Amino acid sequence: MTPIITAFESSPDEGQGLARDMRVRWALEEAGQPYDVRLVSFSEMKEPAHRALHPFGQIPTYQEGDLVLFESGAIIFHVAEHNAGLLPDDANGRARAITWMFAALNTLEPPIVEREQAPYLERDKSWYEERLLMLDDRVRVRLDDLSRRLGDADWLDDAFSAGDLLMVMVLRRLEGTGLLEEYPNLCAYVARGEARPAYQRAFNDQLAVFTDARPVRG
Ligand code: GTB
Repeated sequence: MTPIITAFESSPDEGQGLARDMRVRWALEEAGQPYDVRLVSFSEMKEPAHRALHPFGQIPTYQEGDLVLFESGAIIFHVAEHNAGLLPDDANGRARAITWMFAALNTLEPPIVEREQAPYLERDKSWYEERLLMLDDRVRVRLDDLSRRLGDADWLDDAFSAGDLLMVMVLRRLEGTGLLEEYPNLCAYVARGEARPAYQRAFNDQLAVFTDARPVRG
């Protein structure tokens, strides 16, 4: 059964792959799993039909027969568990890769998202500039440690895994802040992820939603 995921009909980034459907698309491409995409508008996401799939009225969702999932991390874990290529075969390597998935989502993403949102939500506040410096430093605390841990390795734990996929996508959210550029090995790490053929296919597919008038699948 071909899974169906949901994505923004109209994304604020106009296809730069920053919305969270991109990470799910990338995982499905790495797995070689064909999928369909159903595009939803902002108002549709808040309607009961979509909330039946996603209690918080967001994207992405994942439907595969009777199975309905939300939360990008859970979707990617499901895809990784049922396909080769995203988690190592040995039990310990697998557990470590899953640990990196959680680290990306729980330890890196929160301060990065808070930093990302400040210019949209707080720019008009008198304390904005001061707070931005503080948020930058909170992100640097995590990037310092991640950079040290990665060192000159290609991936976080030997071979590429779903942990790298999520970490690359989370780090991409720093684009435009100048913070990632302070860490050449992390920039090279993100570039390695982006150079993967599966990433390229996923990126081009989501970009086509905004550049093509092609029919929507699914
Ligand atoms: N924890 C959930 C997950 O990982 O799946 C978070 C899901 C989520 O935040 N979804 C966002 C959403 O549906 C889209 S990704 N928002 C609408 C709403 O909450 O009403 C966040 C996002 C959106 C757009 C950009 N962009 O354009 O740059 C970047 C990130």
